[in-house]
Amino acid sequence: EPIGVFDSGVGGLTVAREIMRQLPEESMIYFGDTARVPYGSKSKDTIIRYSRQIVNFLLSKGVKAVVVACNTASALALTELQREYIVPIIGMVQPGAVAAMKATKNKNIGIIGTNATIKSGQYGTYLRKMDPKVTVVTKACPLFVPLVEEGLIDDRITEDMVSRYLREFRQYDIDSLILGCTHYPLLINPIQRFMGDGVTLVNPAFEVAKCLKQLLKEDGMQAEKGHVARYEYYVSDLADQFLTFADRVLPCRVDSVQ
Ligand code: DGN
Repeated sequence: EPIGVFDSGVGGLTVAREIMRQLPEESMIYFGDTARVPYGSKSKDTIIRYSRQIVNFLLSKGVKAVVVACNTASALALTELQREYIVPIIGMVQPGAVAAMKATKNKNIGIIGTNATIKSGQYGTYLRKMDPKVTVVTKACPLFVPLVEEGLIDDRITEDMVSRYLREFRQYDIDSLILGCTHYPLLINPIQRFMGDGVTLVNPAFEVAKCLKQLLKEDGMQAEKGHVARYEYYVSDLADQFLTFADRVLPCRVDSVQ
C-alpha cells in the first residue's frame, strides 16, 4: 500500500523528495491542490475543509498513512484530521520543532513560514511544550513562495528579499532557524549565506520523512524488502507547471500527472 502525501500545491514535493531518499521502497501517491493554492492566506475552517477532502481522496486510493506535506495545513488542520481519521496522519510542525530543539544550544529559535503558519503559533507551542524557557522569534515570509516557484533561487531579487525578511533576526541571538514552509528548503543557500554558519537551518521536510520511517517501522507497515516503489501524482489544476517544478526538485522523472 502506498503512502499518501498532500500539499497545497507543488511545495510538498520537497517532502516527497525526502521520502523518496529515506524510504526508497515505499510507493507514494502525491496530491497537490494547485487549483486552490495558496493556503497560507486562507482561514482555518477553509484549510480544514480542503484537507479533509484531500484525505478522503487519498483514502479512496488505499493509502496506509498520510503525510500532511504542507506546513500551513499541518499547523491549522492536523489536530482536526487526526481526530477524524483512524489512518496514521503526520505533519510537519512537530518533527520540525523537535529537530530545532535538538539543534539549539542557546534556546533562541527562529521560525519562518507563511502568514497562516506564523499566525497559528503552532511551532512555538510545540517548542514551549518541550522547554518553557525557549525564546521564539518568528517572521512570515510570504514572498519566498512565488520567488521559488518562478525559479529565482540564485537571483539578486531573492537575496534582497532574504535580507529584508531575515534582517530582524540579527537583533536576536538565534542559533537555529526552522524553515517552516515547503518552499524554503530550496532557498537554503541564500538563507545560510545571510544568516551565517553559526545558525543551523532546520528542514522539517527531512524530519517528517524520518518520523514516517519510524512510524512505519513501529506499526510494522513498511513495504517489503526489494519492493519497487511506484509514484502517482494528482493535481487539481495545471499539470504543466507542476511538471516543470517536479523536474527541478525530484530525484526522478515524473512521467504523468493526473
Ligand atoms: N505549502 C505551503 C506551506 O508549506 O505552508 C506553502 C504554499 C502556500 O500554500 N502558501
